[in-house]
Amino acid sequence: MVQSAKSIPSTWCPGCGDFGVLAAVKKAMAELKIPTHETVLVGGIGCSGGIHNFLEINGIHALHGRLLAQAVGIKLANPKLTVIAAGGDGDGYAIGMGHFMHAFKKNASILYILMMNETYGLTKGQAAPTAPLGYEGNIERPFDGILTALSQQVPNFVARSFSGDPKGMTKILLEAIQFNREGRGFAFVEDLSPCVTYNDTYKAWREKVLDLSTLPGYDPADRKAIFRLYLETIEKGRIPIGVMHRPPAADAGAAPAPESLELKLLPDRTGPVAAEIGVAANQAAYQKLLQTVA
Ligand SMILES: Cc1ncc(C[n+]2csc(CCOP(=O)(O)OP(=O)(O)O)c2C)c(N)n1
Ligand code: SF4
Ligand SMILES: [Mg+2]
Repeated sequence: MVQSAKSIPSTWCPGCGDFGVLAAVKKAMAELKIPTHETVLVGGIGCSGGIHNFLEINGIHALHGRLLAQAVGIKLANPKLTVIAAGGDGDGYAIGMGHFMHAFKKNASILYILMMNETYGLTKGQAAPTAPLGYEGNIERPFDGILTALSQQVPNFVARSFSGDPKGMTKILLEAIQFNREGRGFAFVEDLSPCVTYNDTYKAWREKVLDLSTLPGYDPADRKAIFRLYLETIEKGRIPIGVMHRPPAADAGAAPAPESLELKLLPDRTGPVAAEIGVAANQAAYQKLLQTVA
């Protein structure tokens, strides 16, 4: 459903980690001075996916797990828009997994914020693909979206934030949106966003999070090194956060081949939304098309 630009009061439980994301998105947009009418947020299905209702921007509630397909479509229709997809770990890592994997390789300059709470909050606490062993009878090991993102050989932006660290999250979102606005490709941010009602992990996560940028050898342009650092951090029982992959910007004066989908398909950044759709402007092409029909 397409929303108007008016927001409504939040329906989230008090203390839900998603409030941290809402506040960080607002701060980042305000700081970058991005006009609300030039922004679209595509929400997934789940508590987290309702975030666009609480922001004064253009918003769409996508089908479950299909938010990335819609967000990429919007970006290609009008590459000048700032496009954000936001949803849960059930939405992105279960029903939406196929779209998640392909978003890296498609590499449209959109931001995907995935709110990770290890559970299906909206449907009352079933195990998400990220759930630890034993949660609600879960017998499968949890899926790791960051490792999957790092394994893709595409120059995307990859990061993990924590709702308990609003300043850190805002900084990451600023970088991610800037990356998109420069047409450098897909930005993925997994936010650790506790579900205080069905899986309150705030205390445990606060004790375990470790910003990789504080460690020796940290270089987000070096995928191999970060992969190793990430695995070593997990082995020590910590949860890595921070920017995990950020390809270096082109050297001044250099003109690299564009990597993002929209710049490859629409080098002048003018999408079909700018096309003249009036009858007069299309009459000749229509007549030509008719001649091809027997
Ligand atoms: C096609 C389809 N299958 C199942 C559902 C039921 N359903 C609604 S939300 C949801 C999962 C939500 O979990 P998550 O994406 O993690 O969001 P959260 O509520 O935790 O933020 C499911 C399975 C649905 N709405 N549509
Ligand atoms: S059920 Fe959980 S995820 Fe949903 S609003 Fe409440 S705290 Fe947030
Ligand atoms: Mg969830």
